[in-house]
Amino acid sequence: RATGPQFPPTHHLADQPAVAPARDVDTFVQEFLEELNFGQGVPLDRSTINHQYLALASTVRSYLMADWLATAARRRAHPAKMVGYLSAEYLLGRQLGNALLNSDLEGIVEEAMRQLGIDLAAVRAQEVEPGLGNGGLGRLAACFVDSLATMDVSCIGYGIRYEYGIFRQTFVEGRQVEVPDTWLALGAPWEFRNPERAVQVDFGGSVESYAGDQGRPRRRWRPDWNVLAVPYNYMVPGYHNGVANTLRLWSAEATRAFDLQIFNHGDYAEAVRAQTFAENISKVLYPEDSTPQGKELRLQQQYFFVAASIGDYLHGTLPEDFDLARLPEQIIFQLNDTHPVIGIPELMRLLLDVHGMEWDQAWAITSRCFAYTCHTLLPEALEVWPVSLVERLLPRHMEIIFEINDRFLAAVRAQFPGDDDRVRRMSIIAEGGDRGVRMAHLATVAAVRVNGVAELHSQLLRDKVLVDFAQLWPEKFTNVTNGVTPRRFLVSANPPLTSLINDAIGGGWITDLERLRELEPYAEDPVFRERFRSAKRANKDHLNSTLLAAGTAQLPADHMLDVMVKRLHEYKRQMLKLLHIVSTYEGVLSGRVPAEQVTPRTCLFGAKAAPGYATAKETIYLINRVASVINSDPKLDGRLFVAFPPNYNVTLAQRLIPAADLSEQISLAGKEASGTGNMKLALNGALTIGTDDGANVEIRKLVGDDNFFLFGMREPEVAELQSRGYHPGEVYASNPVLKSAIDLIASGHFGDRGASQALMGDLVGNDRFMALADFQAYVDAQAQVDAKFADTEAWTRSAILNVARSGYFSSDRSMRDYLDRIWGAQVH
Ligand code: T68
Repeated sequence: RATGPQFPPTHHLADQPAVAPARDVDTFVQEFLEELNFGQGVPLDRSTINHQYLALASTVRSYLMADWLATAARRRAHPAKMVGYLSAEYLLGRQLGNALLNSDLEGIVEEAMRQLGIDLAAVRAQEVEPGLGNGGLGRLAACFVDSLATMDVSCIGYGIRYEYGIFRQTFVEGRQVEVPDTWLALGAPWEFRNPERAVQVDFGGSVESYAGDQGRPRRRWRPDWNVLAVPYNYMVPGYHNGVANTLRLWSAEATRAFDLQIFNHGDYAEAVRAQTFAENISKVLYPEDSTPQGKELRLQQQYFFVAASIGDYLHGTLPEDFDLARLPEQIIFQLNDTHPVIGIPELMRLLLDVHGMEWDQAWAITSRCFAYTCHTLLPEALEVWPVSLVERLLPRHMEIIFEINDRFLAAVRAQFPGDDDRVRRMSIIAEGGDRGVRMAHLATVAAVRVNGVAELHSQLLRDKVLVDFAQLWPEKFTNVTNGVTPRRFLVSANPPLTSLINDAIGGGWITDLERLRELEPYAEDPVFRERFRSAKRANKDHLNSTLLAAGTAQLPADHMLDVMVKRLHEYKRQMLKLLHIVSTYEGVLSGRVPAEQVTPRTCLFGAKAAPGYATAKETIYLINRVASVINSDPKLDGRLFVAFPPNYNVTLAQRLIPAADLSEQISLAGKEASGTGNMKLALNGALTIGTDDGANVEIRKLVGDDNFFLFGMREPEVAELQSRGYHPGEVYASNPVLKSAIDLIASGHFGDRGASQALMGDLVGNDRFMALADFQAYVDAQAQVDAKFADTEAWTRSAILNVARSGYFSSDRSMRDYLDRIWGAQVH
């Protein structure tokens, strides 16, 4: 494939840098009208909100484009080692607000729209966010590319352009019903397709031997079908720095050769079917988080985007005469979980079969080009692909994996002679009835570094999940605690707090978040505290107007806003929170607690359940039933309210998080790898009630015990209880408050007695994540929350200190740590 222009430009202006339109209101108005008239083909007075949105997005994009071209030119002129971030998911959130903020166009656009009589808020609301991820892992990737652009680090994010992102959640009589996410339907103004850089991706077929140079025996893949990976580029603007990096998302199309061949046989219908088959690969995001389904199409997606990305980098980005022996000096591919790990045998295959290298040289290169981030501790979340499936879909890759494994196990045997059990445990191939490829082992063997996403998580990876590997290669293991971008999750999401902070300490914190420390003295200032509360109130009002527009119930004023937003999963223990709500209600019903003693609270849930995860869906159904009973029971005197707005996504997170008072981070210790919502909430001045899990540990250490409500078993206690034998039924029987709450649910008080009994039966009988064991500690901690909330000044002081001490959780800091600990690393 040609990598440069075929004809050198001859025009005298051809090598001039692209110039963005002038940054003034008149020019912007003109550019916008031009986009509206000539891009959308409508006059202003006949334009719809969608026309206006598309024209505005295109106008803003043209301002960014000059930065993007200049960044690329600069990077070509001064090549530096680059990060290739490989992630099957990017949960980007809306683009318009972010583009305006980072390119410093907000003021101009507000005035331009005002002059044109256009409602900017309505135009912004028109954007459907690209939901190309499930939850934390996908959002983390989006925060990381934002930070890298802001830090002017050379990075290309590679991923999949799913035609349908994470489903839209609706509730029908309290039950989750999934609706396809047609995010592309009304236009996709932020992307540009680049068909000339399409990459063919092969599948299937067989492997054959042949005689290579000097008669050396070599292997080559004879695939029997293929698809075309067509790149769509997105610009990733840095904050106020003129940088725009690239996010390249691949879309699957039928290759011309493929359908022509069939078409020539006269079977038109079959040719079209082939096209549909190809397009299937990037059709839909798998909505399973933490529980991979092991579906063939999923492995196709993984190989599809990774092969396209590595091919694009090697054969499209690097100069044609590049000496591949120096590849590790030019690129580090960061593997966002195991989803892109098939890239390891793919790079081996390219070096061996296409570039003719010998094994040792190919491995020396490959084993310096990848680093692996693990995002889980749940054994069921670790991907294992059936050998038979990999063999069928990617036969040459399967051979290479076997060979990597043989050589690796030989090294293990050499180091631990006679320790067959260790060899079995460490093998990349899980033996037994269904042989499987353990993708985490493959990643760990090949990577320069393996990292967990919070200190506790990285420790548990070393001590438990990958303990044998950590003994073999202690220096390979490291930690990088996650972070979140302060641009989207504070500046953009929370203007009232942002201007309060700016008034106090200036704006330097936006790219240097540790400077929020300078706010600490303001916690003692009553005037500042009152301003802080008024910013919270403004955010609550704003949230209410959003909920109103969505047709969701309004939140009562003057309630504590108690927020639990994250995917619905048993280990995260939404059920524990629900039990606390029901026990408060039951206390009032039974007269144990006078209603006037209940702290006025709104408990807000936001959570999607994987469509195939029955228990999670039943939990959603129960929360909604509890909400409808509690919210309409006059005995509570309006003091307890449960809200569950549907379709929690990045857009809603940006509204919700700034309004929150209390952040629920109540996973069973040792199960939540890190969490990042916990960071966003603390940064926006919510106090955390949480277990000693994931990044909660670090949040508590930084904000201080007085400003954090810790409860529950620690991880070692959980492990101890597990090994001793956990009997939830005994906890249930011995705690009358807990028993009454569970009994009230099981009695059918909240409707659907059958469903209620089944869920409660499972809880009392199994309780896989020990909600009952932590119930009393949780209730006690909530009593402390109530007591503190009653002291408004003390609460506000703690909230301000949470903001001031959360600077560490910027994803800019995470990126610095990756640069220092992983991407600079030249080991072996
Ligand atoms: C999350 N993982 C962790 N997985 O649960 C969370 N899984 O603790 C952590 O903060 C976050 O990653 C970022 O490190 C996920 O979000 C998935 O979404 C996922 C998706 C597909 C398959 C498996």
